[in-house]
Amino acid sequence: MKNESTRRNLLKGSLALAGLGLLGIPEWALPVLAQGETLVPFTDLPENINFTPAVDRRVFDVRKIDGPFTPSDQFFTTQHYGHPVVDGASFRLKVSGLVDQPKAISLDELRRMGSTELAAGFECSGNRRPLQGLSGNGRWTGVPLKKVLDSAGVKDAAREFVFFGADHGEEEIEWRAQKFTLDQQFGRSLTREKALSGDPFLAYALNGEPLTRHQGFPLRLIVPGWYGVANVKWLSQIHVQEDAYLGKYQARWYRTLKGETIDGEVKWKETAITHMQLKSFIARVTRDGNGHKVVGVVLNDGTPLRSVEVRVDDGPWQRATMDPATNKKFSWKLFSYAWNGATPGEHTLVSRVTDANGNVQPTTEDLESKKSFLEDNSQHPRKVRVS
Ligand SMILES: Nc1nc2c(c(=O)[nH]1)N[C@H]1C(S)=C(S)[C@@H](COP(=O)(O)O)O[C@H]1N2
Ligand SMILES: [Mo]
Repeated sequence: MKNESTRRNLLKGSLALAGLGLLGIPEWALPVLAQGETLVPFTDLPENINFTPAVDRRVFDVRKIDGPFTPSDQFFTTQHYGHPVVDGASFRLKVSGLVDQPKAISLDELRRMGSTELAAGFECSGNRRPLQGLSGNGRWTGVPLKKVLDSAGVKDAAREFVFFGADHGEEEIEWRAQKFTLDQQFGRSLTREKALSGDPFLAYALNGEPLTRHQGFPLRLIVPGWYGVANVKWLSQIHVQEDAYLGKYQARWYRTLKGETIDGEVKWKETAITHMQLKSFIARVTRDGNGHKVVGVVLNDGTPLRSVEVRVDDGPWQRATMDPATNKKFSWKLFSYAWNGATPGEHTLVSRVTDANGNVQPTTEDLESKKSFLEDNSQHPRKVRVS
């Protein structure tokens, strides 16, 4: 296969250049900023961006990508009820409901159950232009969810696995003409098939350090390849049940409203936010001497990729180079493109990714029938001025 051999050649090339990193992981083939390399500003970014709009909010400045993983202190953070404080020593993960043995598992017990590593890129389903900063790539350490569930023994009747965070708040719940104001925990659910698939992961560390409070200390769920909202932080309880869970952040806030034409008729579909939609964006453009370099990111659900291309103004699509250091199923994937012969003036740069099944990243026009703003994976043209 052509792609495979291109990938292997790339891998070889970068190994020859960079040497082997720790643990045999190929090193970053695109260094931070080389000496003399300068950032070419995006002219369509708002001025004075506030990347930390609140103590419990942080947006990642994607122009600062300097390796395969996002540093913990730059990792974006967002949530609905602020950051709860959880005491690690007295913490117990409860497993309740349709299991043979309900559990209350301490952090030490979890650590003894395993310390698998998982590279997983993720983005909030609300991540979009102009910043694209609700995205990042983590090296998570923890235990596959299946291992914990197997140890509790899942009953045959179990269909729905609900994950509760320690965070909670008052919610007004509407039912027909009635309104109830009730204290709710943040909750999300997975089907039996997904929960026991082997992919979801209970993480107690990020980039080799215990989770920070921002990222869900002491424990969070990671559903690799799914949008951020599935990755329940401050995970305190897994409740196994038969009925579908219809909590606010499961059934109402995180959905997409989109028109789909079936047999010539538009059907309005409301769907749940689940796996990530195929996306790429340009993270930065730099200048080194007379040459320019474009670096960007691909996020998707783990489906293998066929190509990433970059287009300058109205020129042809040109193939970008994938970085071997991020060539893992669920990792975000970084790419670079050497932009030669850039002329002074304003230019528009855009990237698009195509996966192995031939799915091409959509344009804004392709997504016209999507009414709600979540899951915006459209191609994102960036403007730069070359002096
Ligand atoms: N307990 C809890 N987990 C949560 C949320 C929340 O409000 N509470 N927000 C979700 C959303 S919408 C996103 S995008 C991610 C953000 O994770 P991060 O702060 O580690 O980037 O957490 C998810 N997990
Ligand atoms: Mo999110």
